[in-house]
Amino acid sequence: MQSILNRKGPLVMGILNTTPDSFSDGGRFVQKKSALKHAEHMIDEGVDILDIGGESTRPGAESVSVQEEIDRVLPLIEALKGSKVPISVDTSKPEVMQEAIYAGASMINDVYALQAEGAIEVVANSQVELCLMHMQGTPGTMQKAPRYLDPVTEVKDFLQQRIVACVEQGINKDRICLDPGIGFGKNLEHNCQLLKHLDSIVIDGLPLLVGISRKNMLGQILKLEVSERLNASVNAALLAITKGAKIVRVHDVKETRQAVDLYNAIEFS
Ligand code: 7PJ
Repeated sequence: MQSILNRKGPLVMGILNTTPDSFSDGGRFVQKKSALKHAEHMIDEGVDILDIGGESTRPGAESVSVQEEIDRVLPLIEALKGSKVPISVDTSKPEVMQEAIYAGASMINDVYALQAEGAIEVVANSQVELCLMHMQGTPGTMQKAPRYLDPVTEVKDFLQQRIVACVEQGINKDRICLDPGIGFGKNLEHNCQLLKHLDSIVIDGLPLLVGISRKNMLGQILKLEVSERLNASVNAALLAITKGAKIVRVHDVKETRQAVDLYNAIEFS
């Protein structure tokens, strides 16, 4: 399997939601057909990785059953695995991870950082790469009263512990990328601190993934509705890259691709 994390940096990860309650796509991609069309559109726009999610993790979202999540995600992996773009699956359920890996996914993106029982084993018994993300609390409660003494140190300590847990079970470090989890049990100040000090979250040189696209922090700073956050999302992605992010997880591939190409032209000139 071709490594994603070894590729020369910054990479654009395009979000492909299949969840009817996803906060910004509002159920438009529930149907397999329209999801595929959206995926092909992102491929045409130059996406580097597709991240397929079958369960919304927005604050307060309902959880879905294993079978429901498999039914949403599997047909898309199967339809897209022949394309030139590797597939990541945004899931926290070991059963979904297993099916996704069998179906041809190249990466598991887990907002619970493989804390579910059996999740590490599933990934360890495969060749896929993975993203370990930090979250305080659970999607149902995480935005109620997030608290930290020092968000940067606490996020980093958590990610360090998760790396150790993965390595102990046989996952090589070079298969892991790390994510501070913008908006996952963090208020505006926490999010800003984490982005400001992003480079200090790097552990053992492992790549960082950052998702800020259309998120609430942009709305809070700039007083914008979700549908008005395109510019801010691209700017935030580029900012994250200049602070050390290797992968940016975005909705707006074309515009982010332009920003990344501009960055590359200057950085590698
Ligand atoms: C993230 C994610 C993120 C990673 C979501 C949304 C909420 N996975 N899945 N990082 N966010 N790794 O897109 O607004 O920030 S779902």
